[in-house]
Amino acid sequence: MAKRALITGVNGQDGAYLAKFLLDKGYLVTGAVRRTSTSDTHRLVEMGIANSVELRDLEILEFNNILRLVERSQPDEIYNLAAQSFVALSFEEPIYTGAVDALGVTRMLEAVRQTNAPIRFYQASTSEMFGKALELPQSETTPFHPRSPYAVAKLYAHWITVNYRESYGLFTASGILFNHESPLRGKEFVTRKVTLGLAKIKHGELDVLEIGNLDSKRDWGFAGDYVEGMWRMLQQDRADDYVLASGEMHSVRDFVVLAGQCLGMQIEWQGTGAAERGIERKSGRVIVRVNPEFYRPAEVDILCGNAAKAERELGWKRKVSFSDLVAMMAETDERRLREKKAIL
Ligand code: NAP
Ligand code: G4F
Repeated sequence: MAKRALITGVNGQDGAYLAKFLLDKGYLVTGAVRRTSTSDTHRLVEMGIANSVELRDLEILEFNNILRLVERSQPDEIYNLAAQSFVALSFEEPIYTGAVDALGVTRMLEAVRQTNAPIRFYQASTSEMFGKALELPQSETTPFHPRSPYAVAKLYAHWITVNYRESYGLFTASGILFNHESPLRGKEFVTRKVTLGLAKIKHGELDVLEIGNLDSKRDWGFAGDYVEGMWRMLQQDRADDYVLASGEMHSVRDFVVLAGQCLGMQIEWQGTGAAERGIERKSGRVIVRVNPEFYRPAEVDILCGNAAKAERELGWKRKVSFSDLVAMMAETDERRLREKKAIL
């Protein structure tokens, strides 16, 4: 019989890639979406699976809603991806972020516990929990030092996931995932902001890309690779926690330069700090400018992951390289503009 999966946050980047991955494996997929005035399924449409996923309403703030959804969809596996996932917004909305990203996970776990069914549960944890990282690279044993309301909420969620495993014997896995991106990434995250911004500059639709901290370093991989790792975690004999990462780090500045090259623009830097500018060599025009409005009250300067445990125990390894990822995102945004597709 086909396995059943319930994905919360299915309308998000990872939700769309994971739903496609599970459908290709023969799963029946229920996708939980929050009801908004503009229920936005564009990522499922872009993946060609909008009609293959059974969509159900879910508000992760509402326990009764979650319990009914879990009882009715009878999943073998739950992938809990729903979250307020934008770190910068969590400084503006710390209480809401905690309600969704921290207590929302307890609500999900309680619903699983109360249905008393052998459901395997994946929690979308994050490298942001390492924050002001105490070692490099970071692994499952690195101490946590979260630096934002988002990361603090996710750390609670991580530990409550571990706690339900230890207290009640539930099969709960926490995937500590480093940044993963794709052409379906939200436009507010730096990678997509850069590829879309530079593609717009190339098409004469934008003069200057305004950016925050160019020195920040991240370990960026491709979302399509990372959802496979989520699935592998739930196929093990024993639930555990795993880091998924590429093991490479690059600065935001590196990302901008490479995305520019993919679009035929050579960007050179002048000035430092908030006065730094990115100049396009051929035209001499300033096309990138630092705007301190995008700085965060507390920054995570460096993240780089060690995925040795996932490689050893799950047989997982990222496939798409950093340069291929940047090219995929830049070229997709450029094509969308060229073909005058709606930019979502
Ligand atoms: P995303 O694109 O922002 O998707 C998050 C989804 O959660 C969206 O579909 C959103 O619904 C939904 N959601 C938000 N609040 C909700 C609520 N109150 N009730 C129900 N649904 C709600 O994020 P993503 O990049 O796919 O990431 C998936 C998960 O992995 C998130 O938990 C994120 O924190 C975590 N994570 C991501 C990364 C990464 O690099 N991408 C790394 C580590 C961990 P709408 O579509 O209506 O907005
Ligand atoms: O793209 P970002 O907003 O992603 P961030 O904060 O690393 O969080 C993402 O990855 C986490 C995993 O580590 C997830 F848990 C989380 O849900 C999300 O998916 O910012 C990346 C870096 C930051 O250091 C930020 O300060 O880029 C820097 N940055 C510089 N200029 C900018 C900008 N970030 C954004 N969003 N916009 C800018 O203009």
